[in-house]
Amino acid sequence: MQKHYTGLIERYRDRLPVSKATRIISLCEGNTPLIQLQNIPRMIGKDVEIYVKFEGLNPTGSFKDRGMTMAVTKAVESGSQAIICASTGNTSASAAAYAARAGIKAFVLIPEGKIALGKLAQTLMYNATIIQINGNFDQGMELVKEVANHAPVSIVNSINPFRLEGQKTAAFEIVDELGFAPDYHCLPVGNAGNISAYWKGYKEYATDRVCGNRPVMCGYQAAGAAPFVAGHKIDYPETVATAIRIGNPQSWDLAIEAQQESGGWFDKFADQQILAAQKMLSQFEGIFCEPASATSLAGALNDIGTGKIPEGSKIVCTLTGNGIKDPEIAMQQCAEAKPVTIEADLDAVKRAILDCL
Ligand code: AN7
Repeated sequence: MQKHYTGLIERYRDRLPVSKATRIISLCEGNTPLIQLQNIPRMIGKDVEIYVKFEGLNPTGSFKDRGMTMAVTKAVESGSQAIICASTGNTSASAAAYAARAGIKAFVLIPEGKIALGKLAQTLMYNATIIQINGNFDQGMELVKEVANHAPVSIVNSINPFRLEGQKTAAFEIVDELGFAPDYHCLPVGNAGNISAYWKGYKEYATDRVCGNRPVMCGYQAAGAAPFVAGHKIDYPETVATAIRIGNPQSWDLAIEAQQESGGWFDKFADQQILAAQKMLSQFEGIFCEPASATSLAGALNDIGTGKIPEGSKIVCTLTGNGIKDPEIAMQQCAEAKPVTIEADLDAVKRAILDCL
């Protein structure tokens, strides 16, 4: 009989820093679907295979759970009673959930007014202590690094190397499922932990000859928050995709290494392009991701269009978070499609349907 799925640490135990004695803090994260797009490739008239790794189906609705199961497991193993992070929203939700699971305390620093509603609601429900700052993520990150020197708290941002260990398993899953690494891997880049973790995962699998190839890594940013495209940090990042409203990425060197070693590139896209990709994915494929996540598809479609990603390619786009996280943007996206309200009788319903056909 098949053992039921108990999370990515159990699945990839031999490739992760745990021992038999380690108490594993898990919510059965990972094992997310790799969905091949059917309609969008046809619509753009290009012969490409595009797969999306839907990380929004993790327990707290984002890819952060992969790193968090590992980081909180190690924090608990080392005797920590509390964890802390700065966050644009998803890390805080994930940290709060895993702390609740472990029975320890979570403190989260977030930029006031710049967190999607769903992420705030989650974090409150998981009972973390939320500290809002009059400042952005980058300032929060610096404060967290400082305060960890003065208080007994473990940092669970992606500067914690265990986060990247957990997150690299997404690359393992893709290779296990396809039987090979894709030609191109596209993903949104904010603090740059994820692109670094994927590259680590692909390299480990390629080196171990689980598969023979590695992808070209394509890191996409929002135009108003694109330090990798600018080549330097940005003091006042701005974008509708609040998850990636980051100007001073902590994993700068690792991300540059991923780009250079893989022969990849960074690029940036306007908020309107990001939102258009989010809508397109929902409308034509039935896949609802949050705005930041759609940056990967916006970039892939652009680069397929220009031929930078040639026909015949197999492409994976990571969809880092669930669309339900940001209901306010979703409602704005659909402002023209307000639901109609009618009388509760059969004729009125019939008319409403016939009007739309
Ligand atoms: C949906 O939660 O940084 O490049 O504090 O939530 O690894 O930072 C979130 C980042 C992409 C960027 N997509 O990943 C946080 C935070 C979504 C995200 C990113 C984030 P990294």
